[in-house]
Amino acid sequence: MSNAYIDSVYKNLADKHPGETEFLQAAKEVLDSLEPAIKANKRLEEAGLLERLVEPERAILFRVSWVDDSGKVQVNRGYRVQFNSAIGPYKGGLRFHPSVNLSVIKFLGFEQIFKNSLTGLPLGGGKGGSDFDPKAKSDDEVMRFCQSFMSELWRHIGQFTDVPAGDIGVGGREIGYLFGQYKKLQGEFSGVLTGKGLSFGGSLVRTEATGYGLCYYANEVLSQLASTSLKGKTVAISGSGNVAIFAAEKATQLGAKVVTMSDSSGWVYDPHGINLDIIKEIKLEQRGRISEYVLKSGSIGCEYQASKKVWDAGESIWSTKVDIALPCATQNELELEDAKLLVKNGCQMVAEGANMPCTPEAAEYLKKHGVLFGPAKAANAGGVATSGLEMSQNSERLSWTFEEVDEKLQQIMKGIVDDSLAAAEKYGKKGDLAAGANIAGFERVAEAMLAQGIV
Ligand code: NDP
Ligand code: 2IT
Repeated sequence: MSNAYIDSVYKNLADKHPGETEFLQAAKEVLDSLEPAIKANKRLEEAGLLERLVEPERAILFRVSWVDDSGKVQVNRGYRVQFNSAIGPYKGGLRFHPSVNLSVIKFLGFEQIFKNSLTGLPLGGGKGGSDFDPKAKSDDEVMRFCQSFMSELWRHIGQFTDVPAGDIGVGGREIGYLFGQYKKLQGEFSGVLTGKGLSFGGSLVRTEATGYGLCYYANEVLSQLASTSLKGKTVAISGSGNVAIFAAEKATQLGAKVVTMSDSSGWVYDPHGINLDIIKEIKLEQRGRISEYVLKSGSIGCEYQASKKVWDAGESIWSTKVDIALPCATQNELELEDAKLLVKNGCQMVAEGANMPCTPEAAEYLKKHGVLFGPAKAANAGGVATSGLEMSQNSERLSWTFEEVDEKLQQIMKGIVDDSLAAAEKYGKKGDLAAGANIAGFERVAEAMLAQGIV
């Protein structure tokens, strides 16, 4: 189905930003799925709602200079895209990875608008980061980089305006350095960042939240749409960072067997189920490579496959026979050829832990072949939702117990499944979790934008 208004908004966007491929991919996916909601409410077009939605309220690009351990001056580029504040202060992570550019940050910031809306919490959408590569850098280098990055960013953020957090390459260590520099420059101790250490305002469960939330979401979808659960299922997970590790932990706790994990150099297959203590030791404590797993685990039948990309077709991590696939590494890591392999091997569900890990062709193929498809903005919303809970705790100067936060996270993930399915059904797309998530997320933001006038 096509719609003249949506088509013209997308065409204008594509003409204006021909090189922003990731952003255009994310925008097209959302815009196309909004067709029934746009048709049902003429006010949206009259108010130029979509033209305003695809334009960030503000995009900041800045130089980050720092000195490496050898005394050499290094220069990186910093970004913060403050996309939409209709329902709350801008909220979204910071990504430090050499592939970061304006298109990547805009795609992530755009997705964040709908994801944050779906959580039901008062969080606007934003994202930031840098092309800085934390790999193989010393702690001192990472600290100096973070301090320089925050020396510019601090004037643009605040607990009531914009609250960054982690993403690829930004974990507890980086958030600590960023927080220390913000506090020094602003002269204020506030909940300006989330994912903080527990000793200075962090929330229990935030570290685990994205991966745990992904499994809560997957279990709820399996229960509502297929009368089954993660128990007894074989699961492939890509990535071995924050999201992947805690997705593997919760999936295992819920009775599944996780047989694959990866990093940007290759992937491991362990037929007995991945030993997470070893993965945590390699990836979290030693910042090492996943290839070390085979030797360390001593598991019979365990293999390591090097790949230039995690998604090398034919020989990819997705060629393993599994019931459930949880891509938790990066965008466009699961391509059409991978989707075909998953379908051929009888995969029942793909839930996206990473942001936009499935290409549009892969997602389409999976849905067409009856695979339950949980889109990122719903499936991985547990991370930002728990960031929202961290902000609440900071505001009331209290810390909730692990059980309290975990319980709220479970409720939020169930609410996201319920709201997505309800919106899909209301607009004639019964069972379409992707369209439902987009529409449910959009409706709340659109209502707030309409109420606030043309600003
Ligand atoms: P981490 O930096 O902790 O881990 C990233 C993992 O993905 C690593 O194993 C990394 O391998 C791998 N990876 C990263 N980039 C590539 C690439 N270009 N090719 C192949 N492998 C790659 O990040 P997170 O776990 O936090 O984030 C993973 C995904 O989840 C991202 O898409 C992120 O946007 C999304 N996400 C994160 C949330 C959070 O709270 N952290 C919340 C919601 C979504 P290597 O170690 O070799 O680099
Ligand atoms: O993509 C994401 O939702 C995140 N990286 C988490 C954002 C946050 O503010 O916790």
